[in-house]
Amino acid sequence: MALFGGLIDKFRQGLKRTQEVVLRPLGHLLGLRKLDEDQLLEMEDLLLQADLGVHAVDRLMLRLRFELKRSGEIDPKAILKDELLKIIHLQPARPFSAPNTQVVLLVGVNGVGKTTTLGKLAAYLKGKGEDVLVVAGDTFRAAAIDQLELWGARAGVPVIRNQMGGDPAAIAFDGATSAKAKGTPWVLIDTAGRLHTKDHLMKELDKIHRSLQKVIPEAPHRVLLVLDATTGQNGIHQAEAFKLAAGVTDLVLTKLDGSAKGGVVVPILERLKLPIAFVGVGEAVDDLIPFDAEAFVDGLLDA
Ligand SMILES: Nc1nc2c(ncn2[C@@H]2O[C@H](COP(=O)(O)OP(=O)(O)OP(=O)(O)O)[C@@H](O)[C@H]2O)c(=O)[nH]1
Ligand SMILES: [Mg+2]
Repeated sequence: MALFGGLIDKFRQGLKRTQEVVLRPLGHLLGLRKLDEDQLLEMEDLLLQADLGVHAVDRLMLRLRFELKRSGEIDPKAILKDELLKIIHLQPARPFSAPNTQVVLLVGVNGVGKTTTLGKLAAYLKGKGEDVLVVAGDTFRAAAIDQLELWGARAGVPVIRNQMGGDPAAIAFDGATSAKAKGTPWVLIDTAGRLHTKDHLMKELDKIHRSLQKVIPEAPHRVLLVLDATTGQNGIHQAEAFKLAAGVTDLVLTKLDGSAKGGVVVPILERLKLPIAFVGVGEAVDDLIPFDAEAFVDGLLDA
């Protein structure tokens, strides 16, 4: 399976910082067949540093101790992989396929990588031979619209925009109307960064929802919450608030390549109970990869 192999490589590349800082020292422990108490504690500490979260680490350590007691000799890497997969297999992502026009809204706090993700996603879908319309729903800053135009050109897809300071709900409406008329399968809508605590900005998302629904009652079909992996577990509380207020359906975890906390995938999946659709592993157009639990775990532990 060349494609799967390629995916593991991409994950490995994306998890480089996590491996360098945290998981490389774990390597020698993973190679042991017997672990004493000190070694178990060292392993526990390293897993916590990778931001796997207390709950998952407790569960992993419990399993290791159990297997050690039962068999005397163990393969720690195989056990960790098995237990991690049990934890994160709970939330398989819905495949990105479009039986008819699908409206996708990207939301999240400032600077997490929404616009970049949208550009990469447009290129990903275009690469699968599907037409895409991009909507510049971040009307706060002129630079945001220009940035999106650039990504549109890079991905080879049209961008629909209005003036800076224009109404995001109105441009979303125009985008959905145009896509519906032309039968365009994908409408990707960028939005301005916002804090979940700013009520009026969260209401603006509601307004976008309502105006989309005037055109396509089921829209938006997906609301992607973009999360920055470098924030680690600190971002989870914020994500929970977004999940409630913005009807989030899927997650995208960006900047995995710049984070030493790649293990955060695990508590995110445990706590938010939403699928991770994609992971961002760089700034280039092909640095967005569909999340795959097995490729992730292999990338994490096969340093
Ligand atoms: N290394 C790395 N950088 C990324 C990734 N995704 C986004 N970035 C960078 O993060 C910065 C912010 O990205 P944007 O896409 O502008 O973020 P945004 O959420 O749209 O920001 P606002 O619209 O201002 O809220 C840019 O410099 C991107 O190149 C990623 O997966 N890896
Ligand atoms: Mg943006």
